[in-house]
Amino acid sequence: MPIDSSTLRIGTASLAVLVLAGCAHKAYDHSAMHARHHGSMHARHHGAMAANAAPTEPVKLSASTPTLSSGYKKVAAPETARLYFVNLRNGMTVNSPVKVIFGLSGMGVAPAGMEKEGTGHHHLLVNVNEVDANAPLPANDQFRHFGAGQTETSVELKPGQHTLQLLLGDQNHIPHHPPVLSDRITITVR
Ligand SMILES: [Cu+2]
Repeated sequence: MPIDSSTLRIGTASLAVLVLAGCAHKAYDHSAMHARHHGSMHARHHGAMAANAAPTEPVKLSASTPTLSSGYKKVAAPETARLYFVNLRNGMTVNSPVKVIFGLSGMGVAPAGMEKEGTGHHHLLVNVNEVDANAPLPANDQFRHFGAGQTETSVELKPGQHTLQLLLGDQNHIPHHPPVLSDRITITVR
């Protein structure tokens, strides 16, 4: 998100506005939210946002084909499907454990093993640089599956920078066609 330099000049009061802007709240929400909460609560609740955060490099994603070489037909995803982090933004500084809320629109969530059109389950990719879009996702600390249909989690992360990304998988943990991914973000854990 472009941040106007004029936003950066102001003092503490604007920090909350800056944090709110990072959370994509609309301008008209600011005054109402300020009335309800003190600014510092925003910073604690949403995490501080680095104003100069560089965009995170996209994951290296192999080409997706509708059918795998095994003959497996991948589950189709509508072009309008959108996967996103509800409570985290690129450049945020947060405490561990990190709460992560998964946002999905244009598709539904179903547990792993359940075949249902237009659905999938969430995967949280932690410090993953490459993804094979035509294979079942591995299951380990970097590829975390939420096969019960969970839509949020809490992850323990060591202090420092980490990348996070969401990726939807079908009943067999295979990405859809086309793959449904969130933006890849970098967060700093205190
Ligand atoms: Cu899975």
